[in-house]
Amino acid sequence: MTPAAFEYDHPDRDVAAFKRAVANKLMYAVGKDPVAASQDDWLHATALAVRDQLVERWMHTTRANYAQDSKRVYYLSAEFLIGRTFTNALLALDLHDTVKAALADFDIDMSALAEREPDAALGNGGLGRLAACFLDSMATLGVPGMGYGIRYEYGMFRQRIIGGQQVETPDYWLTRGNPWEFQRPEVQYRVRFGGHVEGHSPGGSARWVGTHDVLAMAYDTIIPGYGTQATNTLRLWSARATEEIDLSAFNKGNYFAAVESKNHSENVSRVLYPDDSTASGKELRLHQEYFFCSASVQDLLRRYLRNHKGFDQLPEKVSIHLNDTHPVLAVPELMRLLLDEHGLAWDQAWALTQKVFSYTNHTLMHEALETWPVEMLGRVLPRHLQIIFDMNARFLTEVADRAGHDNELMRRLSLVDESGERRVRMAYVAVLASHSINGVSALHSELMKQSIFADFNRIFPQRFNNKTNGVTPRRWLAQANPPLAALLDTRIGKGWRRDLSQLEALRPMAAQPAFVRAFRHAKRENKLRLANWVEQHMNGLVLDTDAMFDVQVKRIHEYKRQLLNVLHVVTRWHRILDEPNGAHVPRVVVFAGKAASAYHMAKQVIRLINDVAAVVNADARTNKLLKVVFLPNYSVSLAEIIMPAADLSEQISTAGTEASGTGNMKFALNGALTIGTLDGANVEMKENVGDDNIFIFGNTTPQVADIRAKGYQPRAIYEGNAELRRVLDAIQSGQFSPGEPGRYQAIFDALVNWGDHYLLLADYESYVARQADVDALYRDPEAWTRKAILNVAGMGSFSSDRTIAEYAHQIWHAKPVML
Ligand code: 26V
Repeated sequence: MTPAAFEYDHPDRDVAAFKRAVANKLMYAVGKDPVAASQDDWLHATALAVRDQLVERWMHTTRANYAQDSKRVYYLSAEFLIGRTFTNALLALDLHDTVKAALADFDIDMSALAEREPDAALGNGGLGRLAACFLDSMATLGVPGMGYGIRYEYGMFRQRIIGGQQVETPDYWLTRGNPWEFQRPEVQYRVRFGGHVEGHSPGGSARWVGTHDVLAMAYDTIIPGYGTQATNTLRLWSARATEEIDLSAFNKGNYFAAVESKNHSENVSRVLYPDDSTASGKELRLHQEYFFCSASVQDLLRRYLRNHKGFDQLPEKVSIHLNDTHPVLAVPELMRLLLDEHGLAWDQAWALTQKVFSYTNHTLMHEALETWPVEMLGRVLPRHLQIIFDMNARFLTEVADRAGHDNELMRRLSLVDESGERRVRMAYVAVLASHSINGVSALHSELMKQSIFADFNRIFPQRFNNKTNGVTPRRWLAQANPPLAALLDTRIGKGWRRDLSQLEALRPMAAQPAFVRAFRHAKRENKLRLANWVEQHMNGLVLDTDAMFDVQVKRIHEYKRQLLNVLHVVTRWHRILDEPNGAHVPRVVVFAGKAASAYHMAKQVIRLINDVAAVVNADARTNKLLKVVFLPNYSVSLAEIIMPAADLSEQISTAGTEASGTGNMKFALNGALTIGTLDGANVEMKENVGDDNIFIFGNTTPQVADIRAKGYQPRAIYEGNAELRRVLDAIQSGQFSPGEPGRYQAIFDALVNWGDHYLLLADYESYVARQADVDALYRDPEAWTRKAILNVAGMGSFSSDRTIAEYAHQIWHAKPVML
């Protein structure tokens, strides 16, 4: 059929037409009588009606990309932390007012409906949220791209706080179906595991046989661009049993075994690993990684081969980006397909591979760097292990040819760590196979070259580069902060949504009292919204919105130093007790974040925060001046309420440990001032907002290295600082855990006696001093707000649009689709 002959409804911004669209969906897609429909039925129907409008744009973009034979960027990521889609889609389509009016005619409150949508929490934290911001920016810039990942049935666990402690419950986010996705039963690939390899000679092809297989089925979600017709696709893979598995057991009369093995296969995409602190080496995780890599590479090759002959053009038509090492198995998978299925010679396949792949590193933390035991890889993916060995042999031969036989160097550069149980270093595989390797902030990219990849940087210096992270201004300002967005629109126009550098125009307005007042008013509205949330969700707990909202929200990790924040809180409490009539600035100290379920220390930190909150909040002598709250179940949608309400943003990691941070950017963009170390992107934020508009404290990265080298002596600091000693003694002696006085002995020991790797006590004094500067400024609301405005004005370059434009030009060499 020609597109012209195909007729369809296009309700556009016509309220009456949109009402009919929703009514139709409710009846014919959801199958509900309007008189019996629940709120969730209405949400589902409305989402389907909104989705219809995205489909047109989607098809338009897809056709244009085919017609233009665009180079496509495939962003491979084990995590996409999307959050909610409804409000985001309305924003992209400019349908907010239409839908609101249409639903109001049905007596339905759109914002209440929007709140019912479960988050798509298919990620742990920063890395997964960055992938979601990148999809948004790629679509907005028209970069022809596709995200590939896993359709986990259970996302990030839900966190409940019971008796002050974290309790994890499963996040089955698909209970009511997912109106945004299109199931694609016709797009299925066989993903093979196990078996053995026949006919292999080093560097040659081979036959991989005797495997047990799982099917990967595609589910597509439309990613709309903002202010453009362009869209992209997020394609997530779900595991299905192959028919053979069912049938063979079934024919032997073993019905239960048949169903059991079906369940077993489908476990591959069941649940997100909720641990971003340790690479645990679990076999199911290896299955997950290969599962989505194999399906994605098969899918993109099929798309390429549909309109290209041979592989010569592959690098001009395909970029594959590795979001951390989780998708690195895509490298030996592409090699395998080119060698074994398409008959290419090694050198040709390898040259293509290196041109196609690029890799981003997101952490220097040793525990989080993935390695897989050779034994396990050989059992689960024998052909891929061979290919990795062949890559390694060729590489080490080249090194020896260039640098002579330096055994120590070869040992360090080898893809296989031979120091204990032999393990494959996935980051090294990524570096060897990629033409571009980037870190996520200027500092992190430098450290990456000096530390984990120092030897590779000497061999391939031109491959290493920096791409400082960013965040999408659509979700993190336009959507999350309606009061500030409206104010900006009236003063500088609406263009900042697509060009965040326009925030620069705010700079002179920091000197205009009327603007300062309006800005403060917007902040106040956001603080009220958060206070309402707390009151409703935390047993009626009331927050004073005149108090400074001092906020630290992020995963709970030792390196992020939530404990340092707690030390300051207790210090403040003591100071108020000591000087009840002093001029103390009232503060509400807000924490939120999840701890990996097996990370005992992180869970103890959560418990301590809650124990401190219980004691401090109940103290009638101080609780007008100091409150502590731990908000349960931190998520993207909760972040959208928290970030705009913050006065002070805590970014206090040990210098050299936080690769970039992106929460830091979201806070500043929403008009919070930052107290932080010179770590990650804080360094660049300071350069952009100006030294006078950010509170920097603590040891720098070289100073941290120096302290460690000389032998850190925290006990001496403890003994030399009476105020700090009093705080630590209070925690150690059970003042916050009277029923179990020894509860925090391990925390005390970690900080004072066991040489704490993160140097909390070394930064305590400068942190507390800087907090006093924060108080002093807050006493002058005008001055505070002026600096907050200058923060917003300086955040223009932290849009993920800027980041993606850099990736597209400098790494992917991709051009926008023409529509
Ligand atoms: C690690 C692992 C280890 C293996 C098991 C699964 C898993 C899942 C996630 C991770 C976390 C990787 C590191 C990460 O999230 N890094 C964060 O990336 C952000 C975006 O670049 C950056 O802003 C943060 O500073 C950095 O900590």
